[in-house]
Amino acid sequence: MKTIFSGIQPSGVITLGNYLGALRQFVQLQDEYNCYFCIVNQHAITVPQDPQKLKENTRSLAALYLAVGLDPAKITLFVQSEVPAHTKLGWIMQCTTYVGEMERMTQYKDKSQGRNESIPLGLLAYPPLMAADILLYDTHFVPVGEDQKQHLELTRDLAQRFNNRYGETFVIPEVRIAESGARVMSLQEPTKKMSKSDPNTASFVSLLDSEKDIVKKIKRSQTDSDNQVRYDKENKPGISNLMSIYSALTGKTIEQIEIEFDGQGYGQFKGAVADAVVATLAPIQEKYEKYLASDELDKILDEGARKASEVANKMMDKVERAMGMQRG
Ligand code: ATP
Ligand code: LTN
Repeated sequence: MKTIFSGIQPSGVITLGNYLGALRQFVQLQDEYNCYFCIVNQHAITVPQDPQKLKENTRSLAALYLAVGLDPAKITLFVQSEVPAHTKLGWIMQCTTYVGEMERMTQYKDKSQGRNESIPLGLLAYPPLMAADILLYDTHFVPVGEDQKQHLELTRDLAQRFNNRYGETFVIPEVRIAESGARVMSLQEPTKKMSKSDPNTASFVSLLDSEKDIVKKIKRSQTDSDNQVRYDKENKPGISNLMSIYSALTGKTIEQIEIEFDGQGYGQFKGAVADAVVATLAPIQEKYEKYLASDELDKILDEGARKASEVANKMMDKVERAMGMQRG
């Protein structure tokens, strides 16, 4: 059975973008692959986090992983910082990475903007830690949103570089991008990707938003003024984004949507999008509350960390031997 690894940062409550781009695929994959899903809190701290919030977001993300339908009997769900091999291999991968490569990363360029002198070094050094996450588990496929493609390319380069230097050690992983919903855009600035850490909460729908908030956010989302439901990413990014969301949620093609809403204005279309979002999120929210209130959640995470550590420690051993870091 081939192996899957993916991670989500507990840097806020996950959004519709995270769901369509990543989480939804995880559920389909769990029956066919050996899956590791990680709450990557060490990635989240590359920008300052409030300790209490980080703690809450971690548990909340774990409950959401389960609420969307991931079955702890089939997958390994764990918190990154509870498996120390991640930072151990992360350091080794940093020593395999070139500074120039890091400075070319789009996510770094975006997230460091406006921080001037106070860009945390972790923000620059983050991709080798992500590579370590993946490489520890002999991962074959990594399901992620489109924004992570560049980091996956880097992971492959680093794995290859390591193998060339020290002998065959890592499986070279492949990226797996969703067919629809791989890049959901901000509801307020539709040329930017939807992001859970965006300070403007109107820019995203979170998986835990109330029905009232969802309707409000979709109705007030930025759209042009021509009032025709037609897909044109360049000139009509706002409405095109809503059409992509609607398509990902309902399975209808863009052409079908254009026909369905021909002659109807944005008001009606936005109403239909909001209904589709609410219908998808309502059952998830119901299950979420149950998981969050149970202590089963902590048991699942404890067991996940134990299982992941077992596999990861074996890989660490192999890596350290290959590098001459063990005396024996
Ligand atoms: P942050 O705002 O803290 O950077 P984020 O919302 O960008 O977080 P991550 O935790 O970095 O989300 O990503 C988790 C997963 O969700 C990744 O696979 C990522 O590619 C995917 N993802 C993130 N944003 C989107 C989006 N707007 N559309 C589709 N997929 C997305
Ligand atoms: N870098 C990713 C989160 C992430 C991840 C991973 C995704 C950390 N480690 C390993 C897939 C595999 C992000 O910012 N979305």
